[in-house]
Amino acid sequence: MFEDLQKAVLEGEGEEGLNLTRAYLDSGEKPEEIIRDGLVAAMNEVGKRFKAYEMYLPEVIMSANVVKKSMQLLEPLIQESDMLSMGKIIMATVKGDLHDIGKNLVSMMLEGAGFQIIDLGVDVPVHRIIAAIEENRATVVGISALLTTTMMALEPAIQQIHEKRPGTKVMVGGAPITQEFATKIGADGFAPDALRAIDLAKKLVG
Ligand code: B1M
Repeated sequence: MFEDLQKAVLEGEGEEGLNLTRAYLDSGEKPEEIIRDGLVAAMNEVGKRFKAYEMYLPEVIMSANVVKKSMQLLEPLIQESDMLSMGKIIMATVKGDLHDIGKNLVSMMLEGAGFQIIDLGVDVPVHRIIAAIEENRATVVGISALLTTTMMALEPAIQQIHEKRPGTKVMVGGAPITQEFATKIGADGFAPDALRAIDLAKKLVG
């Protein structure tokens, strides 16, 4: 089902994806089904191909962008029912750090996998993250750091989040971060790339 939409995602054809999404809506298909059986199914395939080295990062980004475009059309239609949401995740780049390409990619992939993403942007102080957790009743937070200097801000941020909102799971990532570092600073999870971030998020939402 939705093979042509899946093909558009796999081939990174944003306009085509959007037109097909619109056409499916016009013909009475449910937004939840377009997402689950069209967009998410295609992103699962993208994930498999990436892990098998049959697709490369720029292609993955293009596919994720197709999903993002179509989601802009579909999201307002499913917000009320909240049927498909796998859970809410607060995403941010750590304080002092302006890099957001990786974070955006992770956010897009998570969205494609059915999570609801609240993206706080870059250079985010921990008090804003905590406020967003409270406001959105989220249980998972993802923080990105790209600099060897700003990665040091992760540990106090995680401590404060765990202290103020016990039970919140914090996942971290970004080029300088390793599993060893993540464990040392008390993170609940680490993913080296956007696709493995999906598996991790699924585990953390429980
Ligand atoms: Co900057 N920068 N930069 N930069 N920049 C790096 C990171 C650097 C390695 C370049 C270098 O010197 N070789 C270096 C850091 C050195 C270090 O700390 N050891 C560096 C530096 C020094 C700087 C400045 C200090 C430069 C200066 O002004 N003198 C400055 C700092 C600004 C600041 O943040 N305060 C700076 C600025 C910038 C730009 C603004 C120009 C631009 C950012 C634009 C933007 O993001 N909107 C930029 C860029 C583009 C880079 C490089 C070239 C590319 C980073 C990137 O987007 N990679 C980078 C060099 C490099 O990596 N080749 C560099 C692609 C992205 C998809 O990968 O972000 O790793 P990445 O994300 C991956 C994974 O890490 C993971 O999944 C993603 C997809 O697979 N992941 C997560 C990421 N977040 C995750 C979160 C998760 C899970 C997985 O869970 C929550």
